[in-house]
Amino acid sequence: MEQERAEGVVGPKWSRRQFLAGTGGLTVAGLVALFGRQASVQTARAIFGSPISAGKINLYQFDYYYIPNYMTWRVGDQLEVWLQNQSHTHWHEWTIGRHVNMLPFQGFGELNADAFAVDFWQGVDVTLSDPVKIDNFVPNMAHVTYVGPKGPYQIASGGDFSPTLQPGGSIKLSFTVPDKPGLWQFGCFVQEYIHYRTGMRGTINILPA
Ligand SMILES: [Cu+2]
Repeated sequence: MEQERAEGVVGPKWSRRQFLAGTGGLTVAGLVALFGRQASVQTARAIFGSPISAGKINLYQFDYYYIPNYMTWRVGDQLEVWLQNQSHTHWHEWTIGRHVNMLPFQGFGELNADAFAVDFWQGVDVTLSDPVKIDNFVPNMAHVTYVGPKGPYQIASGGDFSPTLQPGGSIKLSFTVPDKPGLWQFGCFVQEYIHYRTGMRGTINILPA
């Protein structure tokens, strides 16, 4: 028995807490095998939690991914997202929505400019500022306030709300998280969805107020 060991001899001391943590790790590893990385990462976050973003958020675009690729927001919080394209070679956009149009994945159908059937930004008040090297900005159905002259924003029409940045470009988006709780996807659909398919996407979990 443990208590009968001589002093100074270190034996294995597994607490119940350690045992549960180990079991949890095995469970997550099993989920990786079962559902793949993306699902298991989300499951792990559901179990272990994710900090709530508030105030200023840096969102970086790379070839072909975002950092961070998961955020937790809360309804009613005031956010300022500073979107920054870190690529030296590629244009990248940022759309948020639900229900990706899957036709391009199946190799047929017209490439629709609307990547998402539901655009998160519909009816949302958002202020844009500090535009640098903007390829184009599509306001779609958002209520947009532009700080400074509109020229640098390269306002365009068609498709989901999306700032598209040139390499090295950046822009700030200030808004109050709208009452749209639940899971939202974001992604870059530049180059006929290749960016998205390659992994340039993420998830926002919006908590109720
Ligand atoms: Cu991209």
